[in-house]
Amino acid sequence: MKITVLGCGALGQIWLAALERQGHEVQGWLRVPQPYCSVNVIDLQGATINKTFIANDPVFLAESQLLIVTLKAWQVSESVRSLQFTLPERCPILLLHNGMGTLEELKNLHQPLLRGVTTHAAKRDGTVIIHVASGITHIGPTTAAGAELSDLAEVLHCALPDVAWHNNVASAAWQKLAVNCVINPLTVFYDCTNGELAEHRQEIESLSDEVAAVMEREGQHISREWLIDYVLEVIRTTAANTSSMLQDIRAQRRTEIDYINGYVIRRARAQGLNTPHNTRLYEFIKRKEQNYDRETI
Ligand code: KPL
Repeated sequence: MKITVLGCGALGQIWLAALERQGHEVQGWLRVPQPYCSVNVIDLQGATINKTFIANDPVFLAESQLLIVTLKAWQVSESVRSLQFTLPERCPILLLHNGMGTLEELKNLHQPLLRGVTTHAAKRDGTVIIHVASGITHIGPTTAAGAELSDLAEVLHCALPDVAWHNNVASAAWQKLAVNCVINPLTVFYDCTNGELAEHRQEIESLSDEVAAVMEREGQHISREWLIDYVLEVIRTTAANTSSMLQDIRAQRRTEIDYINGYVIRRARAQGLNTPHNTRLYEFIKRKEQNYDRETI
């Protein structure tokens, strides 16, 4: 297949390397246009993949059969909209980012939109991307018509397993959102690894309670006990991780808070629910972002 990967950060590079290894024709697409993009990945077996791919070629984009978007949530809609008239109308767009809210921003797009959530973990070490943990990528359609694209899961699974297709991917997306609402801002608050959060059980429970109540109103029925256990399980399995939000804060980058706790707070307001714990952490992260050295944002 001919595949463009929009965003050549850690996840984008892992997908570019994996898809090319599987024999697909790939290009990268950078928000600041470049003719080439470098992939420098240490894969799960410890092998180094050091390659240069073409990038930002509009002819390739116009022939693409899949666009995979690995940008941060806040970069997604503007970047996708800037490509929508070059990309073929039938070309599926797979969004792979933390948080929610981009589907609302991308309403009325001609191309079929797919949503995905992944548990693969990667970290940057200087110019090298280390694929630290294998995971599952759950993908699925955002409209009923998108269900016919289920064959894509097999194509992607062959390149970077595991990939699972769900006709109702919203459920996996909400569960990941819930985990991110708890772990990401708390790791910033305590400036700690995911694993160290296990000591802050009370806050984990309060945040989970609020998110579970919002999810219930959104038609995602999970009990608060189930959600707390699930969050604790992710804390255990990703104990050594530095959350993506803490990495962003340390590097003085914009975080995805508006699409994580911010999204839950907006949905809660629409349903007449209060979310004081999520709001307190949301405001804490926003204050941190505002206090960055202005020139580095
Ligand atoms: O998705 C994550 C993130 O850091 O953004 C978790 C699940 C919290 C793992 O670190």
